[in-house]
Amino acid sequence: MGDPLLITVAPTGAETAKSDCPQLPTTPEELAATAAECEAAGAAMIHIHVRDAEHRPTLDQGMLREWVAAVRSSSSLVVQLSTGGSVHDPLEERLKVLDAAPDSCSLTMGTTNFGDDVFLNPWPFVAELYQLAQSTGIAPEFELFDLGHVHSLGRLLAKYGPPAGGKVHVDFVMGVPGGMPGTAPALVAGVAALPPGVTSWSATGIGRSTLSVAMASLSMGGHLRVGMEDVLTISRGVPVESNAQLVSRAVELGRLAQRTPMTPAECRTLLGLG
Ligand code: KMH
Ligand code: ZN
Repeated sequence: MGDPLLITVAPTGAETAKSDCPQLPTTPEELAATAAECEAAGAAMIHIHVRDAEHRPTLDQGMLREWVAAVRSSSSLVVQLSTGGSVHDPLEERLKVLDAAPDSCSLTMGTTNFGDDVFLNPWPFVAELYQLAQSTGIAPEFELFDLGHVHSLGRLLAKYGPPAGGKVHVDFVMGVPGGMPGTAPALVAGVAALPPGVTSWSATGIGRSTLSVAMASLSMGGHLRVGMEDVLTISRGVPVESNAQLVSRAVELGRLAQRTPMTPAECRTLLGLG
């Protein structure tokens, strides 16, 4: 078999309402069960957005810690907390996410129109968050929603140097209304523009672009992110039953591409985590 395949699961996100999608994991108990199922299916890392008791997105510090503990209690997945939160979260609260001591944090490389909203990531915020990640030893995953974000990453690395663990892992988030499209040509352009310091990359396509982006990524030797944060149908008009179903499909796509799912331990090495 070929190179190990990192499968990251993003099970919840901040955009979908529990009332619209009851199978979305929105409690620590549901997340713990999801983490165990997804690890068994082949995931190595989990990208977490926390929900409160009313299933609304929150960056409450106590709840962040509770959700991190829930995943650690049921799985050995590498824990990545979202610092993107929801489009309504203030920048100061997003900086404090790192206090909950995840293994990894998402770090979006620029502001993006996000449907009718704006996902705000001004340069001073990006630079401060990056330096916090460096000083705490938390491995950033650079989220690239647009080609300009790829070039901003080069600028960030040139100015502040590499992450604490020396590895630079990025994730192309494609197909957001306002960002780059979820197409093979857009992924080819993004990968071609990656700065030299990048050591690994994955991709995810939102909504109907999920399969085309996954297949394009595999065809270029990239890794995959899947999950109900990014897509809620398994095929046209058919709702996703669980996050593990999406992980299993990613494993199957990887098998066809002669890739073996990466273990959490291998993912730790990929991210430069000690
Ligand atoms: N919910 C989006 C506004 C991240 O997790 O870092 C931002 C997002 C990116 O999902
Ligand atoms: Zn996210």
